[in-house]
Amino acid sequence: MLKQAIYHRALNQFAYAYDDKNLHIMLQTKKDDMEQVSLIYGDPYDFKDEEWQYQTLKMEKTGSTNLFDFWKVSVKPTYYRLRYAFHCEGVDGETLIYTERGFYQEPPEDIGCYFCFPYLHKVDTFTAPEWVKDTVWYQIFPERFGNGDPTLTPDEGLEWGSAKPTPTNFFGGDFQGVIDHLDHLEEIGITGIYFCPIFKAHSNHKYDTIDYMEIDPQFGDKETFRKLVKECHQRGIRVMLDAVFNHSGYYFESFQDVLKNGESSRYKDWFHIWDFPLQTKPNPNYDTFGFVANMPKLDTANPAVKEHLFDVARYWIEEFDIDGWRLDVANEIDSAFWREFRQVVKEAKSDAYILGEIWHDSMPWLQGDQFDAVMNYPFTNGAIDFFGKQSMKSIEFADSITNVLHMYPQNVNEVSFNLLDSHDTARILTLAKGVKERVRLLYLFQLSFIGTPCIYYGDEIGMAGGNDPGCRACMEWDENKQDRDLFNFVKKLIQMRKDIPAFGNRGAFRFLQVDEEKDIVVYEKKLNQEQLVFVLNNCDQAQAIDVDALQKKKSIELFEEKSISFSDNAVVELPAYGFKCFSIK
Ligand code: ARE
Repeated sequence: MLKQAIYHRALNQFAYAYDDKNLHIMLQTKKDDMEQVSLIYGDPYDFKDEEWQYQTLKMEKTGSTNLFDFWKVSVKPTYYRLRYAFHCEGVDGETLIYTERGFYQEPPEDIGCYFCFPYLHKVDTFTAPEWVKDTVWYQIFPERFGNGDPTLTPDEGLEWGSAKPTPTNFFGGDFQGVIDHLDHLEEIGITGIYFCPIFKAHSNHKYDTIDYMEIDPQFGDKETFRKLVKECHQRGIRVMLDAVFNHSGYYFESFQDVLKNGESSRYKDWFHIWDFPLQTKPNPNYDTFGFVANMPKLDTANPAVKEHLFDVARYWIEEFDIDGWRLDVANEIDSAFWREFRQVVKEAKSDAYILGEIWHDSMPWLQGDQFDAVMNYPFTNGAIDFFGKQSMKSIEFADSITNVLHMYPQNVNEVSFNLLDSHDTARILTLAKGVKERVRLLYLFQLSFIGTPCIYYGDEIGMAGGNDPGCRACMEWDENKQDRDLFNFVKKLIQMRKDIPAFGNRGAFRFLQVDEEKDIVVYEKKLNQEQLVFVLNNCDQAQAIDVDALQKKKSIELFEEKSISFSDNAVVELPAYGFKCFSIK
């Protein structure tokens, strides 16, 4: 047994309250090192004749990477308190008890040796809005989705789709354009829209805010926006807006005031200014987003700045009934700000969704006091590198996805924002080098995974585009130029996600077989008695694989809707980039 690899801390994804009654406990061990791991647990005050009363429960191996196995178990402590340790049975026959104070041969008598979950407090438990678990998002870059009111188009605006997107050109996308095309979203099964910024700003992307309380005039007015939200709600579609609070734009009134009045400006402490006079060229002498001079960083610890931004957060919820905020550059803003922000938002609407834009491991922000979710780029990276770019082998892919699943608590994973691409990356079709079949595999994987998936506008009809600004082209509305087969395929997947409980968010995900030679992956989604087995061939050749989990099983293949009974040899044949999903009876 490799003791050095046995790891647990009574924190984060290793020990957490899943809901107001159940605790989840996880242990990490060296891959294939343990025969079985069990949890030894009890109430810290439960003694009989001075002997601590404990129980033992087998843990389940929920996933393996190249290096580690993960063992999990759910317990429901009667009095909400827990002391626990791990009973480890090595494949080499060695047995050890792993506690907070190290290893023992027998469960120690001293209760102080055990790991401690002091008390399960409902108020401290991570809870995200229930509706998010069933939401399928659609991301809209407002300048490029639809031009429904040409009178609003900026003077320099170009004819829809007549040119490639550049960092500075305009095409006149607006709210009316979104309203006009809501049928498209409803038809495919979308239940949430994430809008990139819509507030008054200078650029075409609107991340350089001029006024957080105003709609950008090129998109419409407040009445049109109100109508848009209402129409979305009538169709069962929620609306999330982009909150760009890390920095303002150059033309933000407060920043202009500092430019004009220097040190005597009442807004001088709204930003991180190094010295006066303020200069923007050749280099800014104040903190910025990246090195972008026209995006001065706001001092979110300043009470006046906080008050203004909290007013903004409240205003768009209370006055316009929006359902969520996506937080731009969320990890470069202080956590004290986000904790208060959460209170403000949840007071305004208790089931509003708070989504942080963080590309990295985000555990500190996902403990119940800040965000409900983050944009799950670690998921994106695994999926894109394997199915999209094919720069990763199946074993590495399974590794990365298993890590993604075990890096956060389950209740966090259930509302994680799983995107394949965005306005900040190249589009999936381009990443997949134009191979549509790989885009299908990406969608199949994304839409059968745990979490809340997001589709970037236009991907579903086969639009291509490179990195920003290439990925921001005008939506293609000519049906003859849309890939309707892809559209129908995505629509079918979304429907399956809705109709088949194990297919969607509530099914537990596990890799069953990963064939490195063939680049075939087999995974399972399981919910109670319902078991689905997915087999995906990520290779440009037809291939076959013997799937252990299907041996002697009766099943229905869900895409062909065919009953199939397997014998001892459960050989599944797949065309190039083919896939199957078996529902086991
Ligand atoms: C423009 C040009 C770019 C140029 C840039 C710098 O288009 O080609 O490189 O200027 O001069 C917005 C606009 C962008 C614009 C940018 C600056 O949408 O078009 O770029 O403003 O004017 C990191 C951050 C993450 C951030 C990304 C872009 O952590 O928060 O970089 N994303 C948000 C939005 C953007 C937005 C801004 C921030 C600014 O989603 O759309 O840009 O408001 C690794 C790193 C990550 C990094 C990621 C991507 O994974 O670890 O930290 O994200 O790569 O670069």
